Amino acid sequence: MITLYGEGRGFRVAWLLEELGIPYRLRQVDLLDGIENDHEFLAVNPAGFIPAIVDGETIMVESIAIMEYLLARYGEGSLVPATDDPAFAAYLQFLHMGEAGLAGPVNAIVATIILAPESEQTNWTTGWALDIFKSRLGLVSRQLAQAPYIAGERFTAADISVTYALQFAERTIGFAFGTVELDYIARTTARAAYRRAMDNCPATKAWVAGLAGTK
Ligand SMILES: N[C@@H](CCC(=O)N[C@@H](CS)C(=O)NCC(=O)O)C(=O)O
Repeated sequence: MITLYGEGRGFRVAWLLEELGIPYRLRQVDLLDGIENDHEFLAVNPAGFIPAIVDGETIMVESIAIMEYLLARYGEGSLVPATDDPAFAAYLQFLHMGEAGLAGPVNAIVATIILAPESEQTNWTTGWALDIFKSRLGLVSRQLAQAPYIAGERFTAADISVTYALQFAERTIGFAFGTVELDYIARTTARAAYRRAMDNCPATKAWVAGLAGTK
């Protein structure tokens, strides 16, 4: 059985595994509680970040790469447009942009908020990271103004990537989205597989519930 190490961006992987109906085991990894002592996890990913998966002899990190691996190995064509489908290019582009252009830049801001000294909470780099996020979000919004899903008419794995990134920005830096993005998040998260993933990811579920309680 596949073992998924860590939530955070591991939620993307859990959601995809639920969509594909692949059994998995979630092994919690607490980054804030002495990761240097979690020898079992460090044997899987010596760099100490999450998520990672173990599938038999295969060990992988990077949430988008893990998604591509699972889709190629077990997906049987589901959640990925065929290569001759006009939606294929948009699918690939937004699958990667969800991390490279959206969640990644937000990470720099979040790390600053959580870890940086008081005097460095606001700096040029966090402003730049926010500008990068906003410019890529412009492409997401333009796409969603003309189609219900990020690659067109059908839900694909790219929607998992982008939805996670939008929720990450909403939950960590309080980014306020417009109607187009909020309707999109409501559409993608209404899926049964999303709910099942949330039920299987207790840290994510508790985090989201805690945020709701603060509003
Ligand atoms: N690009 C990576 C980002 C991974 C990442 O930043 N993970 C965070 C938690 S969601 C983490 O482990 N941060 C601690 C670290 O990078 O050392 C991915 O998509 O998997």
